[in-house]
Amino acid sequence: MHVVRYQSSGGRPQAGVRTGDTVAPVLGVTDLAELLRLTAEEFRAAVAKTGPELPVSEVRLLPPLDGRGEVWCAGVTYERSRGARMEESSEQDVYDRVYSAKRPELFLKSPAWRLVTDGDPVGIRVDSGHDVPEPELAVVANAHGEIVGFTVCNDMSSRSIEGENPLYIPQAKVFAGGCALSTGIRPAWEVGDPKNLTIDLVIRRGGDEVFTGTTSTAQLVRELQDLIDVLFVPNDFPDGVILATGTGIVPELDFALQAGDVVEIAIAEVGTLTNTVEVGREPFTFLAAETLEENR
Ligand code: DO4
Ligand code: MG
Repeated sequence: MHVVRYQSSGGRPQAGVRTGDTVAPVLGVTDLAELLRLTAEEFRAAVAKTGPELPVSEVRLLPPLDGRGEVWCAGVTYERSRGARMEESSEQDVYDRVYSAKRPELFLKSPAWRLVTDGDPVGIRVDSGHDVPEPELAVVANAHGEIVGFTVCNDMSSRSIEGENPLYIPQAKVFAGGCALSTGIRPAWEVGDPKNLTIDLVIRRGGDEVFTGTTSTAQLVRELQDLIDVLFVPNDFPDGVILATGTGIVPELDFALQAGDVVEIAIAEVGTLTNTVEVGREPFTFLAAETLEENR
């Protein structure tokens, strides 16, 4: 099962549980944030109490975060990410050092309202020349810093902007359509070993596979709870937080995304995420619409 947010025609977004081809509302709860304010034990009990089921084909699935929720990312947590960054960057040493440093690299990627989800477009900047997707296991933590589930994140990245100067990382990482999450949170108690999950990436162009890559979270050098703990040292997350744990798949330097490319990510036991690449701000104006009813 997956914990989801969904919207029925004319209704407001609702936290629910998806099982196969049906969704059901979590009883007594409207926002996902209400669930992420609970302890892990309370969260598990809450999502067990659901109302009448609806076919998933009758609702719109939304990104699994709302309210004051934020997505953060960890960086350079796989050897492949360290190597690829050292190859692209004018400043190799910073990546080499952070890979083995006690303090991980963590950065704010997106507030809840800027997120896109499965089936929406993902973005590349109009002023970037070289872009890649980053398929990442994302950890869902509640307001108490407990891991309650996992989802799939695409941390879209501009290699040309980050490669020019690491101080440009916020611009290489935060832009319209730059952060996609799959539609569901797989509860932690249903995932056998989150440090042993296969991650697959396929990129299609005009129907042809132009890139495939695979890795395992066994290659991730950090412990998941350690990353969450560092995030919570200076911050409160009253409505929960999602932390993408870094990429272990980076295409060679001769590959760059183009408009129209279809990016497919699958993480075993967690979920899948498919998006088509679009360029610039305009395709994402729907995110800033006044009401959720208008924007999706
Ligand atoms: O150091 C820049 C970002 C790294 C990153 O996003 C990753 O390793 O996934
Ligand atoms: Mg990343």
